[in-house]
Amino acid sequence: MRLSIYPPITNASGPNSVTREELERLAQSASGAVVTKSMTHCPRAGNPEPRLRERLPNNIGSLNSMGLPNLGYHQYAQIISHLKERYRKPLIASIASAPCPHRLDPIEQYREIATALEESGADALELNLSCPNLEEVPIAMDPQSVRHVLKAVTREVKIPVGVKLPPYNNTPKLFEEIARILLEFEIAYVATINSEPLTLDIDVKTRTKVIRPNDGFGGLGGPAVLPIALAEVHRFYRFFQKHRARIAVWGVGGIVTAEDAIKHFLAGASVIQIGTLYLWEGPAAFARLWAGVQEWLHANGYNSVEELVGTVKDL
Ligand code: RRO
Repeated sequence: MRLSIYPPITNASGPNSVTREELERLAQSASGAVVTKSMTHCPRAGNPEPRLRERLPNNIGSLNSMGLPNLGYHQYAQIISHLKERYRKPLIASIASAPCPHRLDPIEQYREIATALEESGADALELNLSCPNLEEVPIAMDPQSVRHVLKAVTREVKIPVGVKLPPYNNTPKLFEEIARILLEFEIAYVATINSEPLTLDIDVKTRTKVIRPNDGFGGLGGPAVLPIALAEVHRFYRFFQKHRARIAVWGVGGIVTAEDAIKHFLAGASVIQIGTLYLWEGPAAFARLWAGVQEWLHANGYNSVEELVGTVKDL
């Protein structure tokens, strides 16, 4: 099912997209859609602080081990109904699973949350299969589990379903296996990448790690991951082209300038999302990026982003 996002720039799930106020701010911004923080069955406080270093030295990015803090899906269902009445832009509910007192298995959690959020008026669902900061191995690393979640959710809901994936880096076989599974279902888009997992920074003044949870390890986002994101976007784009799949690729990772956005479009992204940049710059980033993209398109003889998508040339 197609999902139309204009301008083709949204927030990435996570940064400042947890509370009602934060989501309202996104709804009022120039973002082409509102994407919620990944919601779980039960509310979660997340990991102990400090759990986010917004800006690493030399502005290379941000490091987090938030641990899925969120209000729980019942609250998001209410917030989405409320936003739906007031704003016209697409509302995308990001869904994750985590161990919970109800002891529901992950597939049951995704299914139950998906059904409730569709009923609340969400325009699309983004299944986060790639949280890097839980003890469990992310679902996206296990092909059978990916298949089970996608089967359970796509069977249940009629609204478009996107999938948020991790960087598969140097595991081409796993990449291919996951990409093939996506072809089995009606998936609207793949958002790639989630933060680069298992990264670490150290403050040399204090000689400590910069975040507390998980022995200081966390997910890296921002400029440092741009080339990783471009590679993931491009290989998904090429794979879907080769298999004539109508699955869009949404580019996430390292976008700060309009040129970074253009690179994502050239690599194959038809929509881009900003995470670390949204932390750094707030809602002003959407209008700035979109103006820069339009200027670039005009200066280079393009009428629309669509003309650019996936047109990167080999050397
Ligand atoms: O909350 C987090 O720790 C988190 C999540 Br769910 C995610 O998908 N990606 C990330 O960098 N942090």
